[in-house]
Amino acid sequence: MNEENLFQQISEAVVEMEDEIVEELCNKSLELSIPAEKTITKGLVAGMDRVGQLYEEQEYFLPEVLTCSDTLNIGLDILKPHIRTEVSDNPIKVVIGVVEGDTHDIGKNLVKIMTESAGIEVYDLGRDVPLKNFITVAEEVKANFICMSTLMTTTMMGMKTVIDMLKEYNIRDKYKVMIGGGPISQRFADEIGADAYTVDANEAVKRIKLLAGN
Ligand code: B12
Repeated sequence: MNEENLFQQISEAVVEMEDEIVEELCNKSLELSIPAEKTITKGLVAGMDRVGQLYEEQEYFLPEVLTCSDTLNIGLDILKPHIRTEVSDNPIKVVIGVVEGDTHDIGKNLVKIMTESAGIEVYDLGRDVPLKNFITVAEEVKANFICMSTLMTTTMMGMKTVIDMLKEYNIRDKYKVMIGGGPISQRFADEIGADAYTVDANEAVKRIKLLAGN
């Protein structure tokens, strides 16, 4: 079985909620020495993207979507320990969370996993995070970045509120603010005065390093 074929089968197994097949194929990808990051992006996440389409086409409903995300998490648990991890003496510190009102956390978790594997110190606030907590924790841990995720149009303005609060407290310049998630765009990032937006987790890591001057 070649790589592309394996990714395709993992993606299909996520869509079909086949836990055991995902487990078997993710283990196989490790036996074949395929980098875990690649299997996550091209197999598991590709499958979840397809699930998103099926939900939008009303082929799948919330219970199916939730089961698919459980299947994806089984694969993630197998692959996560095998992501190559860089070590840094003076790590960049990132606070990350999903903004208040939103419980979608698959994308945020991926950004967290990829960021940690790049030797960045990540403080994960979880999902449905009260907006002020982003700032409180960033101040406590002396973070360099505040990263916010949301998948819903109804909660995206929470990101602006956080930036406005930073301005109000005269600490906007202490942090780079990065945002992402389905409805977010570069245009929205510019409008609310965020420092960066990226479309996926791999780009997020590159951008953090770039903005931190590493
Ligand atoms: C999975 C899913 C769910 C799961 C969530 C499971 C979980 N633990 O996350 C469940 C079934 C629970 C769910 C529930 C709901 N959902 Co839902 N869900 C989805 C679905 C199908 C896929 C989202 C997903 O995980 N994608 C895969 C991940 C990997 O992609 P991602 O999150 O975009 O992340 C990548 C990038 O965006 C980026 N990124 C993400 N975050 C960040 C952060 C930073 C800083 C950076 C730089 C980058 C970055 O990197 C990630 C990895 O590469 C989408 C449809 C879709 N097409 O997106 C709907 C969707 C997001 N859901 C939607 C809705 C409405 C809901 C509900 C309100 C439904 C309801 N009536 O109850 C509830 C939410 C309740 C709440 N208050 O939170 C709507 C939102 C519509 C809107 N107005 O914006 C969508 C768009 C579906 C639709 N078309 O209607 N949902």
